[in-house]
Amino acid sequence: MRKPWTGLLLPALVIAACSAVAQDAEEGGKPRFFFEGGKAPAAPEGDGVGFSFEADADLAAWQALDAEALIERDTAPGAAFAGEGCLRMTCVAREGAFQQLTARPPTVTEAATLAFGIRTDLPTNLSFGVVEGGGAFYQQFAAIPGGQWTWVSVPLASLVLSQDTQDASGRLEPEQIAEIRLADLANLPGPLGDALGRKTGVQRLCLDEVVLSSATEGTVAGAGDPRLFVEGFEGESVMALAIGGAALERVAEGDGHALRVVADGRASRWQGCVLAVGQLDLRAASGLSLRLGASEGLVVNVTLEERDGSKYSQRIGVAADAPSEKTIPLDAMILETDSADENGRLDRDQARVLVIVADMARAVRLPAWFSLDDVRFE
Ligand SMILES: [Ca+2]
Ligand SMILES: [Ca+2]
Ligand SMILES: [Ca+2]
Repeated sequence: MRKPWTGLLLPALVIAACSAVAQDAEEGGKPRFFFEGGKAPAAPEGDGVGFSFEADADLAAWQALDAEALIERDTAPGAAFAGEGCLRMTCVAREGAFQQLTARPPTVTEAATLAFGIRTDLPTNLSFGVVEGGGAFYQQFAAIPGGQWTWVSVPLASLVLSQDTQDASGRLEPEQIAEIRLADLANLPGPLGDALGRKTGVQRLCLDEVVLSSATEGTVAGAGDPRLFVEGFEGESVMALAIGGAALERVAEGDGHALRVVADGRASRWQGCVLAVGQLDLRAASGLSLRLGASEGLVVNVTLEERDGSKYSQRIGVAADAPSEKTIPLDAMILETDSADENGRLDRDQARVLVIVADMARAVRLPAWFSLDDVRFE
């Protein structure tokens, strides 16, 4: 009964709290470009900003984990996101083959933003980020819609230290970035594959304008205290993972946009999304606030997960009325029965992911959906 996907996600969605990163980033002072040309990363004409794939030399830095994957430069008319060429990885999606791309970027002395254009054949749960020379992997998630170019631009301060890596300094140091890493989370083994989805057959992933920049333009700051703000879905890309087969769509709602989590089947009972929160400073947080709407009355399960996997949940009934704001006092979140915690207490400073799913087995009409917006701690 009480088995949303959270427990299954633990081993692979290994991201850990690193609130120091977010704090340090605020002290960064005036943004300064260090790539040649000094153009904002969102500018399609920007050159010298990482990898534009206008020449074969840009391809040489990139490697695929899957030895059978083919990396080449696509120069067909209209293929690129910007300019005349982009990187195209072609692989045969199959169980057990993890599709990961890595590159050694130009050395930077400081950087505030990681950005890239990406296109995949099918909707994709993407893990991406940067790896320091010492091995510390700082990552975020994005839900990439299939069949179109998507511009992903994130402050480095929003990247979260992966739980399976460590960083003695406790913070991402841009001058130590040795690798840019992107991975399609499809086809993970076992229950993780059930949660995050599977792909088969020939799949293509295209990249263009991969940028490490000190610019802060193009990133969307949340309203209020950025150390407490999770997502407002006003950015061009959705910084979340879809689980249980749900489709994530960014839709117009109110004055801005919201995330719509759509279930068009009941193959998985719990369908929803995962948001990273390990980059925030939640030490003083007392509640979680979010705006929820639904296509019909649905039960929504909200889980906050600690670094060690301890899961604290609360269920909310969401009516089919206009979206409304709900606030969950963190003290009211209850340790899940199949979860253990060494101290029996939700430790704010250890929260790393927020999992929000709805019980779609109870949905009367398909497709059923719930909408999510203004996710913040307070
Ligand atoms: Ca290009
Ligand atoms: Ca919004
Ligand atoms: Ca605890």
